[in-house]
Amino acid sequence: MRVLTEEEKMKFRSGFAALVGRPNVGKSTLLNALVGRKLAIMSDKPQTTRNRILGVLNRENAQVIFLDTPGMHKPKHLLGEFLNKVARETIPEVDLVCFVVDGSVPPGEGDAEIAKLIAAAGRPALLVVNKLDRIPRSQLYQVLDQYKALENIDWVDVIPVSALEHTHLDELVSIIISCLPEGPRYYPEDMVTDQPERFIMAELIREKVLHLTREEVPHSVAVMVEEVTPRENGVVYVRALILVEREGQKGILIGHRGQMIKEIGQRARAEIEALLGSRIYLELYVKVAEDWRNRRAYLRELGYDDRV
Ligand SMILES: Nc1nc2c(ncn2[C@@H]2O[C@H](COP(=O)(O)OP(=O)(O)OP(=O)(O)O)[C@@H](O)[C@H]2O)c(=O)[nH]1
Ligand SMILES: [Mg+2]
Repeated sequence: MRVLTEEEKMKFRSGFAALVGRPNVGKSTLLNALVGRKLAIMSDKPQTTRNRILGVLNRENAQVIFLDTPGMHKPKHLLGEFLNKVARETIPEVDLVCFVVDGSVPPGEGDAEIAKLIAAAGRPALLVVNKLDRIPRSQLYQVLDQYKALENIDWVDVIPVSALEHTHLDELVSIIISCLPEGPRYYPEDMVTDQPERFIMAELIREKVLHLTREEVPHSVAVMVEEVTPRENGVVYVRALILVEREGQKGILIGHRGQMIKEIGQRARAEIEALLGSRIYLELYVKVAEDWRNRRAYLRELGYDDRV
């Protein structure tokens, strides 16, 4: 790597940038696209992300630490309250708030509420209008104006992007870096996230459940990786528990003659093997924990904070 001059070193910029917004607007897709790695699972079901997910982007003269957050919504469970809390508490802590919205639909009440929180926090804020690929060209300026008008915020900039098609992401990164203060590289260059491998494995399994199930089932599922043991033949044994809220959901997840659980396992295995760089033997089992989304002990055990 080229050695930086004293002047360049002085100008090194670094800091935390939060991705906040309603569920399903594409925050996690954007995080993954920006850091070039799949750190956060993605799905078309709202409330996919349940934790704050850190992703580091390194440039020669900057380091951006992104914090992907759960989509903010009207909570119906203790879990939902926790998800909102994670996002709400992240906003005032960061150097830059990236308010991610879905430009393919008009702003809604949820966007307005979040804009209010951002305005109240008083941190520098950037409006990121995602899903540009689904905005008709003739409507783009109108869409940007509608979102800008949500709240009287002095946006540092307003930028349309497509996280899915990687459109305008270089411009987005340049804007974000220009908003950060001068500072050190907080994380070593080879560190992309602080998430433990076990957590990512559990998330990948949950993602497959989200992709393969509908209605209440995706929301009622939690996954815990209970054992990871390398075996002598080089294969890693992984055992994971899938929690559901009702007996009927257990039946759906197992499926006719175990077809569903087999499909979930096959899809997750491929990604976990890529993550670990070794072959795995994945054992999944399903357990009912009635109403776990309202029970603090379960939330705590699953890594969803109990201080809600
Ligand atoms: N067309 C289009 N779809 C997108 C784009 N970005 C994300 N999506 C889709 O939007 C859906 C939601 O994406 P996520 O990244 O999971 O959304 P999120 O904001 O993280 O959602 P939560 O974690 O629930 O808050 C997925 O089906 C994505 O494929 C985009 O730029 N264009
Ligand atoms: Mg997400």
